Amino acid sequence: MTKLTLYSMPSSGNSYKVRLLLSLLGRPYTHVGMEYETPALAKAHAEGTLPLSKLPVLELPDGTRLPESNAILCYLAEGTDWMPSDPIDRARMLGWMFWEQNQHEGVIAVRAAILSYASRAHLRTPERLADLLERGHGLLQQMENRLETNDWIATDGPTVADISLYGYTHSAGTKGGFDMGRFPAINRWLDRIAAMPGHVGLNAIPA
Ligand SMILES: N[C@@H](CCC(=O)N[C@@H](CS)C(=O)NCC(=O)O)C(=O)O
Repeated sequence: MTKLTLYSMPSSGNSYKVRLLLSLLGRPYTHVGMEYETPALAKAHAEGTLPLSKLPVLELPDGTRLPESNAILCYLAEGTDWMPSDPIDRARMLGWMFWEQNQHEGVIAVRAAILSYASRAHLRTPERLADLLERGHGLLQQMENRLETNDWIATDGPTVADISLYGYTHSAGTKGGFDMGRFPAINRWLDRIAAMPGHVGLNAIPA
């Protein structure tokens, strides 16, 4: 199989999703790391090399560059067990992936980013943090409801929707300050993913 290049931000859950799936699939790739607010990222912006101006971007051997973490997950999953062939299962999977981007990420990842990045310290107002905390617990409860009766988020088996949601949920407690003790079914699901052969953590950045 020909080699891929991934442009990714080491600290970002969106980039981590793709690094994780590549590792679970055992696909070799070249990693180009560009951290938030670094000259490397500024250069990429200035040169216009990132379609849609965000990371991650997957570059195919023919030079094609694919943006958007969840679109990249779907591309990589094609023809594997991570992508259901049944149209209804596939729609359920995509439903959770759209939800991840339009609901979950904007609250769970945003609270973690405000608390983690020094340049966002000015956003750490008690009102903003309390609002994100309450909304985040509501979103995590929606995942908890599904996972109380199902091992996987979208279908009977793992799909890329699980990888997509794992990206920021796995660190929702440690980085975002969410009370994960309220969500035992989510914690069991996190453990199931962490136990998969090929699993790597957020900080396992390829050389
Ligand atoms: N919807 C996009 C979001 C990507 C995104 O927001 N990437 C951030 C890091 S999490 C980024 O590239 N930030 C750098 C910048 O805006 O300069 C995806 O899922 O890939």
